[in-house]
Amino acid sequence: MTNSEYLFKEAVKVIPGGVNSPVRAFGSIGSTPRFIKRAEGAFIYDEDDNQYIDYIGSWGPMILGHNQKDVLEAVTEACKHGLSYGAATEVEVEMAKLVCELVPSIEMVRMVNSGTEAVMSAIRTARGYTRRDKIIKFTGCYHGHSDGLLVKAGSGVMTAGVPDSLGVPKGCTQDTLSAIYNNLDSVKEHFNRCGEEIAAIIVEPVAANMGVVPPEPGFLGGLRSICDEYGALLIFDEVITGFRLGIDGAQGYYGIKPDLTTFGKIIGGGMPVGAYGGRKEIMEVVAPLGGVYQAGTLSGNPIAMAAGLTQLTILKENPEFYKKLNDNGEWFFEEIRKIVSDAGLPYQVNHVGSIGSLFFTKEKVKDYDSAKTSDTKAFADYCNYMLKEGIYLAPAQFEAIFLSMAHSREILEQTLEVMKKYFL
Ligand code: HOZ
Repeated sequence: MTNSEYLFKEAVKVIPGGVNSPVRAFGSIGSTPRFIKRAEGAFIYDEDDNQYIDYIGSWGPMILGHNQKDVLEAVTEACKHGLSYGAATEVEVEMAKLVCELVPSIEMVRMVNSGTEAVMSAIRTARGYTRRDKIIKFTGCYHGHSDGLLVKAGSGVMTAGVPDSLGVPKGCTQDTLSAIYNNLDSVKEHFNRCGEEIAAIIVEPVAANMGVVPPEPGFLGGLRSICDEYGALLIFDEVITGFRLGIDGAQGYYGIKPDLTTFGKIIGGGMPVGAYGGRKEIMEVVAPLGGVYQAGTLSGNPIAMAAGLTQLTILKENPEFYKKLNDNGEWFFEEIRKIVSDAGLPYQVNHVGSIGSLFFTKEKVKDYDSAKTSDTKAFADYCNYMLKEGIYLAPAQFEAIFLSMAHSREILEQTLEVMKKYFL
């Protein structure tokens, strides 16, 4: 028995499913998790000292690679002063100023502890600001696990084939309307029926929890126009795309300004952080200024702020990083496309910049239904092979491949060689 197998055997006795987040259980590829001991650059190492090229990157935060020395130093230094005060600090002001400077649609921002919390709070803010209750989300988009958003969600919910979650009272989702990603008509139908009651549309500007599904031309702009017409707010969930597609996220990449934005992952540099922000007049409804209550003992935690601030500062000061990262993404995903095509397989490769997915289907993947046509058994076989060969991919079809600055061309080439061995 390997050390990972032993640890998993122990874990299942005391942790539901042996893991602290479902997709990590490797259940959908019929395998068991590798227990990770350490990470460095583009590599992670398990408890059996196997080395893997890591394409998860903690599901996005490690854009600079693991254990980046400046981030690590900032955290170590911050720890010397105290781990948490539950009080205002200078570093959180610096962090808020930087976010407002980098993302033009944001004039005020509130720090929280996760993407789930950021989205839950942004929705409450939108409802409080508009004094309306209904929201629209897209089937296959995942916005964390708060009650009202576990409706036709992506990520682990989709992988498990569970349309909704047990334990969510009907009352919590009665105001959540679902529309089809990349289909403006499905959105208009809701607005035609009850437009005056809709507080907001929330969308992943690049869907990355049903695998990666880019927005089709005109989709995000269409959402902006519909919201403007009906006085609803447009919320971009940039937990994955924020500070990844560019310093100003998907909104900068596609040139569409949302009213509210949610962040997680990269904004914390590997520490648990989320944030939501937007125009001042909207954010002023949040307590203690306004009547929308939201709070958190560990919000703006000084260690997390030190990590996030350092990572964002490095990204701001090195704009060439994004060009390199996006060029690498462009090249890497195109090479994958060539490999499957040379193998005579009709599979689809979707990507935007440094995130992408290989779908085991002949259908163009543009929404939840087309993503679901993927052959998840074929994916599982491929994923297990890659793992055996030292390539650590998300163990589920409906997640993304993440590249980081530490994934050099040489590392990417090594990965492609393994893919060639599998497919050709
Ligand atoms: N929510 C993440 C996938 N989209 C998974 C998080 C985790 O397992 O750490």
